Parts: sequence; C-alpha cells; structure tokens
Amino acid sequence: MLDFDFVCRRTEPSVVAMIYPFTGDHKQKFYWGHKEILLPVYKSMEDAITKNRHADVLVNFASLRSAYESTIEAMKYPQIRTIAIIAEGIPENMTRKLILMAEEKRVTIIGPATVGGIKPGCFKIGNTGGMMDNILHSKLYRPGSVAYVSRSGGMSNELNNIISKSTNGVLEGVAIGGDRYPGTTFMDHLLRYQADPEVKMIVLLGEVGGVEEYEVCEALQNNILTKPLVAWCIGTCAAMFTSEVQFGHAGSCANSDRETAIAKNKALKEAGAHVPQSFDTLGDLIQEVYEYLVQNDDIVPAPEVPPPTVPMDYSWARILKNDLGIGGVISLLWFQRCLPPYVCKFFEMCLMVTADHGPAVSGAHNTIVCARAGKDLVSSVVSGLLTIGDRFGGALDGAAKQFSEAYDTGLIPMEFVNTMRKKGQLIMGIGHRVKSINNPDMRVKIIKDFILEHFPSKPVFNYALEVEKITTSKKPNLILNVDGVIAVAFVDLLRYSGSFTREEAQEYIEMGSINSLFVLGRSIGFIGHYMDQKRLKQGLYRHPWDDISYVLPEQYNN
Ligand code: Q5B
Repeated sequence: MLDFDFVCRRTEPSVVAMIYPFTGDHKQKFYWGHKEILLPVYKSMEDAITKNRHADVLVNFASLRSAYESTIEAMKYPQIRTIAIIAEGIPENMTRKLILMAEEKRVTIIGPATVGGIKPGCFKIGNTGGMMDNILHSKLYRPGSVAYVSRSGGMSNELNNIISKSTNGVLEGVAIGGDRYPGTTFMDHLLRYQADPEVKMIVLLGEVGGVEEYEVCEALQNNILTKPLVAWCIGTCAAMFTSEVQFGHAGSCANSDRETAIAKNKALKEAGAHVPQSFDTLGDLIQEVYEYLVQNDDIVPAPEVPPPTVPMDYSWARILKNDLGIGGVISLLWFQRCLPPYVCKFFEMCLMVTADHGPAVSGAHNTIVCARAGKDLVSSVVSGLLTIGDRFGGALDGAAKQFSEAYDTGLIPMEFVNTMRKKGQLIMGIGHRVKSINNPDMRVKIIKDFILEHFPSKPVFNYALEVEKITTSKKPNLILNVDGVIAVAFVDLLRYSGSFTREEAQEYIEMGSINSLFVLGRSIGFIGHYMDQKRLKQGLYRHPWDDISYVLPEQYNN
C-alpha cells in the first residue's frame, strides 16, 4: 500500500496506523520510496482510532474467525466510514448481521470475500492490483477516466490490465466480493460513478448467480445510469454443463434461469448497456466506447508522465550495491533488516570458520555413514545436522544465555565459574576435545581478532575472555571454543549494533536463534563430506567393535 501511495505521488502515506492485538504498542519500520518511516502499531482499536482522528477507513485483515467481531468493534467508532473486510468464509448469517448494522450506522462495507478496491493516485486496499510491477504495467499510479465494479478480486486485476490497454486507464475500481451477500452492491458503486464527473465511462463485470444485474438494467432503463456502460457477466460456460455449476464464489451459482450469465447479458444489452459477444472481445468493446468518447471530446487524454521510481526492493538493492554478500542476505532473511557491514562480514566469517572441522566430528561422521549406506544428499546431511546439540556445535544458544545472564546479574567471572560448578553444570561454549591453550584453535583466534577490531562495543565477549582465563587455569582444554566465541559476539552485536531494541535482542537470545550460524556453516561441510564419499565410491560403513562401549546383559555373556 505504501509503495502504491509513493508511486502515485501522494505526499503522505495513506496508512496512519495498524492494529495488532497480540503484542504491546510498538512501531514498525517501512520503506516510503527511498526513505524509511515508522508506523505505529496499537494493541487496542480504541487507541488506534482515538489517536488518529482523521482516519476514516479500516482495512480489516482479520481471519474469517475474528473478522466479524473486529468489524463490529470498528463500527462503534463513528469516525470510521468505510470498512474493507478481506476474509473469505465468514458465515452468511454473520455477514448479513454486519450489513444490517452497517446500514444503520451508515458505514460502507466492502467485502467480506474480496481483495478490495483501488483508486489510482489516491488509495488502494491491501494487495488489490498486485505487486508493483503490475501496478506500473496497468498504469494504476495515475487516474484515467474509466470506473469499474466487479464481483471478483482476481478478475478486477484482469480489468485493470484490459482497461489500461484499451483506454487512458482506471479512475476507480472496486471488487465487491464473491459472497452471496456482499457488503456493498453493484448499484452502490455505479451510483457513485454516475455522480462523479471524473468518471467518463463505466465497466461492470458481473457473474452467474444472483439477480443484482437486473437492478442495473432498471437503472439504465430509467435513465438513472446515463454514462456509457460496458457490461459482461462471466460464467456463460455454465450452459455447457448438464447439471447446475457452483463456481469458485459462494454467490456464483444460478438458482433459476434468470440468474444465468447468458440471461443477464441479454437483459443488460436490451437495457442499453454495451455487451460484447464474449469475454474475449470485452477489451475491444471498451476501446470502441472509449475512442468514441475521445472523438466527442468527452475524454481528453492527459500526456503520460512517468511515475517516480520505487526501488522494487530497496533492501535487496542495498545488499547488492554495497556487496554485502551472503551476510547481507542473512541479515535480510533472518532479521528482516539491513544490518551494518561489519555484522554481515562477521556472519560470513562465522560461516567460513564453522563450515568444516574434518571428517571425525559427530556430524560429519554421521553424514559419511549415511552416504555410505546409500542414502541421498538430504538424508545424509540431515543425519549430520541432527547431531548438533549441546556437546557438538549446538552450544551457542546455551552459551549466549549463560554468559549474558551472568554478565547482566553482575556476577564476577570467578563467581560465575564457581556457581556453575556448584550447580554441576557445564559452561556452554567452554571446552574442546582436542584444542587447548597449548594447541590453540585458529578459528577462534580469527574471530576474536575480528571482534576486537570491528565491534563497537563488546562487554559480553570481554566477560567471556575473563571466564576463559579462569577455566583454562584449571584445565588447558577449557578454552572459549568456537561455539562460545560466536555466541558471545552474537549477543554483543544484537545489543550494541544499533539495529535491534534491547527487547528484540533478548527475544533472539531466548528463541534459540544463535545456533543458526553453526547449523548453516556446517551444512556446507556436510555437503562436502557427502560428495566426497560418493566420489570415492565408498562402500557400506561398519564401525570397528573395539571403539564401541557395549555391555551385553549378563545372561547373554556366556
Ligand atoms: N569440563 C566440548 O569435553 C566438550 C566443561 C568443564 C566446565 C565446561 C565439553 C563440553 C560445553 C559444551 C560446548 C561445543 C564435550 C564444543 C564443538 C564444535 C567443534 C567440535 C570439534 C567443531 C569437551 C573433562 C573435565 C571435567 C568436566 C570439565 C569440560 N567442559 N567444566 N565447563 N564446559 N563443553 N560444546 O574434552 O573435574 O575432570 O570431572 O561439553 O561448548 O562442538 O572440533 O570436535 O568445529 O566440530 O570430552 O569444534 O567441554 O571433556 O567432558 O571429559 O570433561 O573438564 O567437568 O571435569 P571433553 P570432559 P572433571 S565445540
């Protein structure tokens, strides 16, 4: 919606606030053309409405289960004049109650089963009109002279396309929805179009089922609708079936001859509408009527002005332009934001150093055994990934929690080590089977050097180094291992890179997201081991007995 607003040259976004009842009040960041803006998100509808007194339209994206209640709630506020409901499957009795209440309160309801409507240069409801490429293709960024109303949201997009090709474009379009009882009717919109001097011609796309089109016929015959109207009812193919056909919409089934598309097309033609031979020639007929109006000077096409450029996806453009690589991709896909270059570089470095640590570690071993048992790539890699846990490669989450908690509660490093020992708990991120202060892990050194050089603030990392001094003084292999160093740096970047709030940082620590870098990095290595085994045509693996601790129950020992 915001991209659409921007490309229409609106000076301000049409969306002033959002309501999301499941979290507290907060702000969410969006792109507004080339800038970033914050939109408020309110937990309660009352706050959203009372704090935004000029908002008079509510686009209700609630599910079919909650759309009824939230629409009723919205109707309590007289400032809301229009409610577009985007929910398919609301029970018909509830829809009818909503319609009744809306009539009493003089609120316009669009939907419920619709994608909504669009007014180029002004406003679009939700995802009407599709993505930006479609908006540009159908020139929906500036007003034309043709207004349309259809039942189907999908077909309204087709109308945008047809109208943009055959005329100077759409002035306004509404899809009233496929329900048997839509919130607004064809006539509601046709009367608005009739009254709007900017509307020079009207397109109506009806469909099989219902008798609403006959009201249009009456309005044509009684000169209530006088503007040129091109009309077509889809679903004429229903006549080719031997039994009655229920099309995709709840309302699109003819319950009598009068409700068939063929009968309604005939009636519309007789009433004075321009009705094509078939849907295929709808565009040609629209063009014919349009050209007649241009010849008559009823429509004077305006010169085309190209729309302002909206980056199709600004974040991706930035990632590619600044060459932020796979680290940039991670920042967008995992954290939904552009993180600073040093963070992207850090991610990449972690992926590189964790990619492999030889064939003997648990995960690589499993992948190899699996590949040699004749399994495929995915099974073999998954079998390796499933070994990732506290002891092997999956200690990052635990380390992030333990070190950050200890640091936050003000425990000095010695107290932390002693407390953990008293509790009989291992410190996650400390210790290694083969690496030690005498045989340092070069991966850890590379990461430490990077953190020291590039991280603006690193208190949890510094704290972990102090802990390492104590643990290695007890046993030389109790180093801050590769899991540990990545984990504490991760906490520091979440907290101090300036890209996350403190609450967001804590949420990432608690949700178990920190193991991600090891999981992704080591997947690269496991794929390598799988290929290695296949290239070497290795046969079925059998583990040497002498390396297995296996004690048979006593009765089998003789
Ligand atoms: N002790 C890693 O154990 C290992 C202690 C400790 C306090 C500790 C162990 C551990 C925490 C989990 C962790 C990630 C199992 C490791 C990785 C990726 C990898 C792997 C690769 C790759 C090693 C001997 C004595 C005992 C213990 C004490 C040990 N750890 N005390 N905190 N954390 N760490 N995992 O050598 O008095 O003798 O009874 O679980 O961070 O997985 O390359 O192989 O890239 O693939 O078998 O680098 O440290 O030692 O368990 O026999 O313990 O040290 O209480 O004391 P070990 P253990 P005591 S990185």
